[in-house]
Amino acid sequence: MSKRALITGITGQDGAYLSELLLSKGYEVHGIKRRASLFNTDRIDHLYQDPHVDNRNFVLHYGDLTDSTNLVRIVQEVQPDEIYNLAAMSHVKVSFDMPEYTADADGIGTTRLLEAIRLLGLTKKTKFYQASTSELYGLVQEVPQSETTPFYPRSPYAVAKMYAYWITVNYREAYGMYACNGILFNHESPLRGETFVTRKITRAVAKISLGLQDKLFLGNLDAKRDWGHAKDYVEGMWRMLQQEEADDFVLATGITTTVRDFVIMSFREVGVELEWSGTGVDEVGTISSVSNPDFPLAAGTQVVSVDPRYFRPTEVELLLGDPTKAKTKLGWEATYTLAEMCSEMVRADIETFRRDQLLKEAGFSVKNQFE
Ligand code: NDP
Ligand code: GDR
Repeated sequence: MSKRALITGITGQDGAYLSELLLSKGYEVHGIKRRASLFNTDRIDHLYQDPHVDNRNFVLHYGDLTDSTNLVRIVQEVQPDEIYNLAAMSHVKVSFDMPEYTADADGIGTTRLLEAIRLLGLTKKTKFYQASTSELYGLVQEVPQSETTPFYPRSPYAVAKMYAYWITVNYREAYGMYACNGILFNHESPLRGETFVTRKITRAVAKISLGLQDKLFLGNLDAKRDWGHAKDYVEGMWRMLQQEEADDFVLATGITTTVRDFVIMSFREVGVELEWSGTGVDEVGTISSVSNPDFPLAAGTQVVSVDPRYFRPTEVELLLGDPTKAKTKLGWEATYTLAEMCSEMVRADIETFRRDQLLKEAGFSVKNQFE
């Protein structure tokens, strides 16, 4: 009998990579998707199976982490061996605009799922993975950050995730459930949501290189993040659920980079070097040289500016993870370098926007979505 997994947040970046991984391991994968007025399954459409076909191993259920009866029904129907709770309002900046919803979905949503397992008598059968986050570390207490570093959350998102972290630990201790927290540092990919900073940058660089955008506006260029590739990180999630005993693990690369350096790296991918002038809100990035004959802008053009609208009321300045425990106990290590990932992301975005460029050249209007 193949194992059965239930993934909340299956339509997100990690949900898509985790689905691929589990299907490749012979799992029957069930996922919870939200009802939306437009299709929201772009990232998993290649895995979709016609509901009229027998013996499907990829099944989607409508649901929401804010709806407990719905979660109970799905867990009862699926009887999963493993639940990966990836669903969340996952944007830190947006959580300042929607603090109550974020607490409900990201915090209480986790309790709703754990309660579903408990009420249905599945505490001995169903293993539980909680998508915890390096945002828990928030205001720097210690560097690098490990499983023993104290938490100091700095956003409604991080506060909600801190509740979810502890309720997961509590259900493990109170009911003997196999429940793990993966404290994952930032991980990116060509499937990353468009408004997270890496993808915002690689999309802008792709569009600028194709003549579809003039400038990139960013917030805090000095923020430092420990960025890995989502493909590596979903492997770590799976490994956490294959141990003898449930435990909490940091997944990180052990290298930190500023947002500014990621911008530099991305422009280099299209043959452009930048120079920086000014400080704080007046900082700008200007093209200093171009080695790509097809690049539409010349040296001296300003392509990056700071826009304070992207600043956060309270910022997390420095994240740098210590993945020693995951390496020792799970045999897990990040395999992608940041440069490899950046290159993959820029190339994928260029591929996507070439289609827009063709449409534009043929006289059609193309959608312009910024954030
Ligand atoms: P995404 O934002 O790409 O995906 C989030 C998923 O959650 C989407 O499928 C979204 O659905 C779904 N979702 C949002 N709200 C609800 C809700 N109320 N009920 C049900 N589903 C909901 O996130 P990632 O894939 O990047 O991250 C996965 C998880 O890991 C998240 O919990 C995130 O907070 C956490 N995390 C992420 C890190 C990262 O660097 N990527 C690092 C550490 C933790 P829809 O598609 O309809 O919007
Ligand atoms: P983060 O990711 O907040 O770390 O949360 P994000 O990419 O949004 O920000 C990283 C850093 O870049 C700075 N920044 C900008 N960020 C965005 N989004 N847009 C900008 O224009 C911009 N300019 C500078 C931010 O201030 C920040 O310092 C991600 C999410 O996936 C969470 O769900 C997850 O828990 C953490 O990573 C680990």
